[in-house]
Amino acid sequence: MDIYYQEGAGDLEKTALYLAGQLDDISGFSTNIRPAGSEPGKGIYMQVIDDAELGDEGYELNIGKKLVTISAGSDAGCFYGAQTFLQSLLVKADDDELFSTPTVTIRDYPEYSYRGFMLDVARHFFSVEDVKRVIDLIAMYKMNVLHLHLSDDQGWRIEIKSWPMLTDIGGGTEVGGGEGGYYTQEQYTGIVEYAHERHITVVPEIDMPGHTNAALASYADLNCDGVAPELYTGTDVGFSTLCTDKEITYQFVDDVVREIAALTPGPWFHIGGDESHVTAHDDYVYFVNRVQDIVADHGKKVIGWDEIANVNMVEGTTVQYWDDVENTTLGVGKGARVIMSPAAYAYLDMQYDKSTPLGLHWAGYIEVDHGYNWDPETLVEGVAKDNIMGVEAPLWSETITNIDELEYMVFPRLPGYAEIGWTSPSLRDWDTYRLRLANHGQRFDDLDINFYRSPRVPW
Ligand code: TNX
Repeated sequence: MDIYYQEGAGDLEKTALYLAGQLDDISGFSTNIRPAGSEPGKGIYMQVIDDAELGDEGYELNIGKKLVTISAGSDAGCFYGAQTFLQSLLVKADDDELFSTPTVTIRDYPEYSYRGFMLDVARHFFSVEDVKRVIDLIAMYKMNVLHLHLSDDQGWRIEIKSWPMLTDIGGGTEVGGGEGGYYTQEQYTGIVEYAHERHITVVPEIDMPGHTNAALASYADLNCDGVAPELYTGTDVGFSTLCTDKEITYQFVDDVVREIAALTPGPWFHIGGDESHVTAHDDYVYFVNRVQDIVADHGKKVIGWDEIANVNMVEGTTVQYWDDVENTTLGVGKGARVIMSPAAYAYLDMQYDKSTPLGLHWAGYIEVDHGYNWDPETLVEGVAKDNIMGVEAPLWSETITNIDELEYMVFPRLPGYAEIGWTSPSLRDWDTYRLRLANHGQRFDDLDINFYRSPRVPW
């Protein structure tokens, strides 16, 4: 089997290589890739075409008897076409089986440009290897953002060269008192590159001014009283704050944003801003306003949890709706765009039902149908399709300690969030989705994904 890619068209060679690697994993043989000036008679052919309807990320996949063609307006589109093609194949197959896929033409493009998954690596630390597995899994579902929650009360997870104690001290533990960990800048860059190769943009989050106990424990100067608190290994929220009227706080934020921004090619920097319950309101507004300017100075656009709508938002800011409708519509009134992460529908740390051994339920139980059956454009009055940049499903990790537990909470709900991001509401329907998901169960097994066998899906 040969994969041909249109000569001179963007970065198609990389996508061809990616597909070849995947096909080789399936079949155990070795796929050749080569440039081609025009469509070959057989094999797989990737090309960039001009087709306005497909947009930046859409594709057309044509599976013929001898030739599979993947056509798209961009390299990303070809990557998604390749993902759909891979989904038409078995996970493990011999030669004959591999190509016994139905002939079909699929034209497909996303509903939203931002389709994200968030991983909290602060409450419990996840290794680079775990994060790469997560990237592979979300890439299969054409998600294009990995939001990394890199700091919280329980841990600081990224090396900052100008403030080394953040990781030396603040990276040293996690919820429950385990040893924690952090990414060196080199490791973080490795994650960013691995994601980029799969058309996934990393959004780094440094949560502030609350959720900062790990930083406060690392540097006494960041505290208003000049005294560093103990490290924290519990699961309470809302008890910590940076000292908003000390100048060193802004030096700290500037250094942190500068170093991380320099390692992050994506356009966004997430400043958190949630649950700052011990920051006085005026201090909060003053702080977030200054931090927005710092982020802009380092060439990034701000994303923040919906609370940040209470400040003077600079142009290009995005509010991440998680809980508060008033905040979110306030943000929309100020011109912000919205990422939809409603806790009651999209929080992957919410339990499926009362019997789920992991997770929380403060926003309710989220069975697989409940997680699928909502529509971003009608969920919040005052937030219309035009205001929405996309959808993100966050996994908070207070109760999630390893990759198996992570997979159990993420699957099988994640493909549902990916579908909400990709497919228009008129084409989504639980009754048919549950059958497709049931069919997909074998794939989860073949990929060794530890998933929840929801009784609402006829596996
Ligand atoms: C609320 S969501 C939080 C997190 C917790 C999560 C647990 C948000 C912006 N803040 O700090 O981890 O609930 O579900």
